[in-house]
Amino acid sequence: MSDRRFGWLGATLVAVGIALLAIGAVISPANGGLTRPGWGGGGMMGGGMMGGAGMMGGRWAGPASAPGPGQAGFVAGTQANPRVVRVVATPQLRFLPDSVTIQAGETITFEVTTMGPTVHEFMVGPAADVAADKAGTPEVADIGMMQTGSLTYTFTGPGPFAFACHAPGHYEAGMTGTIAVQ
Ligand SMILES: [Cu+2]
Repeated sequence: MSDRRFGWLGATLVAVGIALLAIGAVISPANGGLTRPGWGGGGMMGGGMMGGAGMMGGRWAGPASAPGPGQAGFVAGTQANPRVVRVVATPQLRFLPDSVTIQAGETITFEVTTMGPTVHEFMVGPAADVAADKAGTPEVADIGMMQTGSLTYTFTGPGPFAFACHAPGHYEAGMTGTIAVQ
């Protein structure tokens, strides 16, 4: 009797085991199938994020800046062929971006666009001169709403360099940016 019970039990366990194996075999490919669309979704998310960043860049300054040092497609700006860096001046008295990376000796054309009703200036040069609003430091004044001021500057020497807006109160409010020389 006990033998028979064990026999039944064994048979049942084997049957359950086979059933589990069968279910496992069915689940495994199903998971594999689900994984692949997941990965595909990840790839799509990556593309979407990149697209978003591009759109953000567009919202700031229209066309994106030329690639900078360390970025694919970087070509150092020269006096004959300056590299274009687009900067937006915001109503919050900030520059976007507020840090621009250059290669030593590069010539950069800054295209500075004012977003919002506040009028801005754009001054660039040696950091001490920019901080002091020193006369003769290269500058574009009175960039009004949705206007773009253009300023070409050659970064000779090691720096430090900076840019700033000296419209009344703006520099004091923090409307400055740094130049990182690579
Ligand atoms: Cu300003």
